[in-house]
Amino acid sequence: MESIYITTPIYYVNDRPHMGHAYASIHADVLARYSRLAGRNTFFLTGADEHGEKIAKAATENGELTQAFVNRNAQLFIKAWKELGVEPDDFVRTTLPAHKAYVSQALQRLYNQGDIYQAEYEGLYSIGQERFVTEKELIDGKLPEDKEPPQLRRETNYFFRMEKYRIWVKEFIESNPQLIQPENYAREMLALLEEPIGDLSISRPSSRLSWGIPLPWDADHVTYVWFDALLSYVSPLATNEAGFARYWPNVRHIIGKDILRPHTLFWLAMCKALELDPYKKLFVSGHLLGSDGRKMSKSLNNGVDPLAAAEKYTSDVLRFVLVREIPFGVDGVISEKVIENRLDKDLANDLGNLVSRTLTMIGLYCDFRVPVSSAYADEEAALQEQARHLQEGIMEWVDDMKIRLAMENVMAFVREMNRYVSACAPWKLAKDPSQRERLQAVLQTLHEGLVVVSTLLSPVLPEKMKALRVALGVEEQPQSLHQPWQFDRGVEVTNAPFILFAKVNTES
Ligand code: ME8
Repeated sequence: MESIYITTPIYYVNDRPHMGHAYASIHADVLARYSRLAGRNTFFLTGADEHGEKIAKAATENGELTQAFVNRNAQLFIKAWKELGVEPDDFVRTTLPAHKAYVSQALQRLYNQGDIYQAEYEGLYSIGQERFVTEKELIDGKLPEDKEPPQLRRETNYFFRMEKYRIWVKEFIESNPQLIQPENYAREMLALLEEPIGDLSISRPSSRLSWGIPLPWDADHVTYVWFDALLSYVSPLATNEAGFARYWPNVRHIIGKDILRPHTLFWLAMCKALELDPYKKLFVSGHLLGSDGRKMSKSLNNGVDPLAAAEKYTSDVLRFVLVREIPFGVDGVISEKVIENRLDKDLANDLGNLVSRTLTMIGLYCDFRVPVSSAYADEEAALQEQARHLQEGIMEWVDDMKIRLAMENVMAFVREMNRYVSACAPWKLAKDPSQRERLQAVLQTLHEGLVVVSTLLSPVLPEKMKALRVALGVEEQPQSLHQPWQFDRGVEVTNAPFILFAKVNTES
């Protein structure tokens, strides 16, 4: 059986989770759920990035001990994922003893093999982004995404010989055209790799920052937060030989474009130096924008809170809108208006109406029992064929993180079924006893079509599709993506009123 390992970024826990975090985690969860449904051994990791200056500063500003502060905030992430239907197999925290031990061991290995050296360094450091920046990147003296200007630092640091691996990294990306997706991000990194990238400062003096993993050979320095965080993709499997062998060879990272550099320049060079196989895919998202068209962020207060949105519209609706609205990799706006329009159109209008028409007619004309019929015409065969095509094709889109395209195709099938209902007009067939067989064929086809839709949408809308399947009289959880079309289920649908999605804007 194929195995797959899916990761989200390991988020900074200096605050509670926001919509950008939910965006990455929901995409990863959807990918994990599709993989499980496709019969793959799936390991899905998320977690908390708990070291670094940003966290230490936030804890101090909050008047809290740093460990207590991160303990509290990490719980907010764990709870948020539960509320959003995100179900990771593991939650790594960079303050866990096992993670720290793995980081120390990796550092010692690089130090022993001569890949780490000490030097004096002067540079501008952005605490917001947790990295040294160049003058060229600054606009009006600061990074556009930061509130504060970077600080000038002159200190002794340890350096990882990243430049030594530059040509290898460049050639690795060039020879794996599918590695970084969408590919414009690969081109962006290849352009950077044309020029020297320098070595990477991987330590901070503990006299200035004590919050971090001490270097194993020099306790006066702690590890740079990015060097620490990237290794959290490996540390949960480091002491589990079988798990590592099973999952590591097929690891797929999901990140936002803000952290593309560390995931290509730092991480690929680190993997090469540590003799770790590099990732199989890096899926890079664009940024969610607020209704003002600017990157959604806490400081601009232009975002929608994910938990408030889930409470207002349900977590399933939020999940659907996040994967349906914006092509992965591109920036796009998420606002309450966007959520409501999508809910009304796709979910309430197209899918919700199809469900209620189907259930009502099976109740009315067949006493709630799904008929068994053999009076099939070309229209039924065409729908069956479209369903089969979707079942077979959906993982290709999902595996390329084209979940929006997958949703578009499923919704096109739903609309096709709505057209089929109108064209067949079962309410007319019901009036003519000689058309009884035809009526049964239509209702059976609608029911089976909805079983397929509920399977295909279950990774995105897990709770809603569970409810729909119960109403349709089939097992709550689909067993596989490819369950063949059935003609003789003979099950009963619910006889209670069933509204899958209620419209928000009833006048539209
Ligand atoms: O960077 N739109 O953590 P972080 C879309 N700890 N996605 C967004 C977003 C937005 N407006 N804002 C944030 C870190 N994200 C490091 C990662 S990994 C080894 C270490 C998402 O809490 C996006 O996926 O700042 C981005 O890459 C991530 O949150 C950054 O989360």
